[in-house]
Amino acid sequence: MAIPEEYKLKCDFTIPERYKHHVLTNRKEPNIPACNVKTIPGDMTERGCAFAGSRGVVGGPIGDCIQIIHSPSGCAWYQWGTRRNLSDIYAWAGPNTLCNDSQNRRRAVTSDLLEKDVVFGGMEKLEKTCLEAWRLIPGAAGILIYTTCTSGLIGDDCPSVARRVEREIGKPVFVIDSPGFCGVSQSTGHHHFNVQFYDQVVEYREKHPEACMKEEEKGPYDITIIGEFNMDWDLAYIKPLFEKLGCRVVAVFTGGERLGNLLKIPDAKLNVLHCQRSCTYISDLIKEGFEVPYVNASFFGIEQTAKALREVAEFFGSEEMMEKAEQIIEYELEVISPAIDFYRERLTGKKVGMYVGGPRVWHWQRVMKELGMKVVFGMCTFAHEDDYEKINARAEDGVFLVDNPNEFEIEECLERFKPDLFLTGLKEKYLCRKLGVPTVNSHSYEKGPYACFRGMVNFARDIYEGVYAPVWKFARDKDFI
Ligand code: CFM
Repeated sequence: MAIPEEYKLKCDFTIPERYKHHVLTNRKEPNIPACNVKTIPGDMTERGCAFAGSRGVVGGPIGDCIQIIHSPSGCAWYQWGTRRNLSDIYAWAGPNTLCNDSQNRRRAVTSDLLEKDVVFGGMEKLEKTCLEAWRLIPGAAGILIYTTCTSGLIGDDCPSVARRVEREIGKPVFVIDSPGFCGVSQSTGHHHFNVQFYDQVVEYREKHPEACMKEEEKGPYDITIIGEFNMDWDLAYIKPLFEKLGCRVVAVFTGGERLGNLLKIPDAKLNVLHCQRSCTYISDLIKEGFEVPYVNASFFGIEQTAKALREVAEFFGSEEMMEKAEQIIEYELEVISPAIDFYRERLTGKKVGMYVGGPRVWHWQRVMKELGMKVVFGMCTFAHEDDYEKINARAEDGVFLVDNPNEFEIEECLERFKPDLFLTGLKEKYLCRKLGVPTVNSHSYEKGPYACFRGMVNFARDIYEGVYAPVWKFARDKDFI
């Protein structure tokens, strides 16, 4: 359904094509905006590139590999130390591991392509970079090479370099070919990483059967968690819940994970899929290739976390596990209820706007309801149709949705809907500050983890502290309130 006249944003009168990207939610007949399509020239999108999706989002959190960006140094700089996808391989972060091997946020390695490499080819330089990095960081479990716009345009044969380096160092060397220009947003890079990593894992397992889990090592309740990136330690709350249930988490794709565990993903009994935007692809491939099924799950909020535990228990069909799930849920609710009640009382009726990549806009609809808050608008950077279907199904009717918003649209929505809080990222935070709207960093969090029952308490606390911070009394523009 086209957006009603009175909802049309004024800032888009000069780019009317944008109206196709705006809808109002409807539970019965979902309204899906134009999505996952090229940004109109002249529209200052906030999207990232395909490389950002492959390296920054899906591959980056792997903790023990050297990640080489085959690019001019700038591409490497902008993926260094930004998203808080943490790993317990850090000496200073993990209580049990005293080593210095974690690569995922500490180091940025680039082949530093220059003009002459663009003219004469960059393969030799890439090989040298791999070997030099290996010499400097010998404890790494392998190397991941990422192509970028520059190396993609040169057309360097990176897989042949990878094979030579692999022979030389005796560890896996994988190539992820997802140059920045090859899709409409970072979502393309998620897809590329999934497919290419899977193919190379399969190939590696065939050549090196010792990398697979041995029959006697396999457990009846082995699971993996797919599409979970350990933002600000979310895994510290997710993993123990499944372990209490009686499952063994053999690998996480990819939050803080070791390559050795990732190679064993096909040996698990069930994949539990959290981010259904960035990682449904690999879950489908594993299902087809290894007959390992997956369940969709959300680890945000009370109802959804409880549902995830129940569904995993049901999958295994064990009475004992189903009982255990109920016990865990009951216990966790007892622990968190006083805090959640405190926050709900103070947040009930508050209006919230949301702008995240896509999935969190549907993951969090129920969470906001559980806190008594009212979602007044939602925005997604790179969501696809299935994300919008989920938002329509979970939101109240009539919530204004904007696909791939630009800054003017964000500003106008803040002014029009006057939310008490905007769940958004760092780029938008400054605009919000000026308008006197509190924000909570919805990508890497303020003080996480935000996942599962106890994470919800942290989330509610950060929301409460944002909404009630005394500073807004002084900072708010009087016309705005
Ligand atoms: Fe998945 Fe993510 Fe997200 Fe995402 Fe992202 Fe993210 Fe996100 Mo930021 S993998 S799609 S590309 S849930 S980094 S941890 S918060 S935009 S909604």
